[in-house]
Amino acid sequence: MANELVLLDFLPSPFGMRVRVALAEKGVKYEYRDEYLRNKSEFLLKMNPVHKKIPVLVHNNKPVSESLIIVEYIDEVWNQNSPLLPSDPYQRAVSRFWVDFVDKKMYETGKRVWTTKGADEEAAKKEFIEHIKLLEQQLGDKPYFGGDTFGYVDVTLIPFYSWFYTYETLGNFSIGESCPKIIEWDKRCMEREPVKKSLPEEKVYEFALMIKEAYGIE
Ligand code: GS8
Repeated sequence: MANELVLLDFLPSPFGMRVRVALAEKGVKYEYRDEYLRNKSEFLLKMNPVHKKIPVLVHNNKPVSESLIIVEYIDEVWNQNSPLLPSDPYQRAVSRFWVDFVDKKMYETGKRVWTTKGADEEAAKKEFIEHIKLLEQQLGDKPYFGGDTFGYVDVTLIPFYSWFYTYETLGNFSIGESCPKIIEWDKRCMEREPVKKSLPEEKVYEFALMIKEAYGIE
């Protein structure tokens, strides 16, 4: 079977980065298409008519949407190497719990850090650090959330690292001061070639500044 693979994505998106990291970890080649989200392509609208969002992985003309569903799909289809989800059902459930936590908390809280001011911004920074501390507890002394191997929680969380500079600079606070362990984990992940090549930090900061200007956020 031909394996025609197209990823509809947007460079600064932490959701898209999850898919890029998962594909890179598996060593799967694909065609990358950057979408202009203010003027989405007909192809994106056709492939994700419900949410009209990136990322969408189009595999042999069949779309898979929602980053976490895509990462699980990748792990099932390219199952010969670098397993991302644990084989044990209980460990798989635990991974999915933390992936769900990251998905529900990190993006929204992080966004509040750089798009709000005053009491809202302070509350967001406090919450953000609290979330990371919970994640640090879950990491414990393991090198990765997946244990000795880089896994599903790692794939889901690492894209936020490329947003840390933006959160810290625009929010004027230090994540590493309160959470040194997560920074050690981040650096460990970044030593992995598939991770490093999938996370564009400068593009994220440029994008955040552009959004702030476009929406008149101080
Ligand atoms: C979120 C994707 C998303 O928000 C997932 O894939 O995990 N739950 C989904 N994509 C954004 C870009 S990143 O901020 C998007 O495509 N937005 C376009 C729009 O809202 O019109």
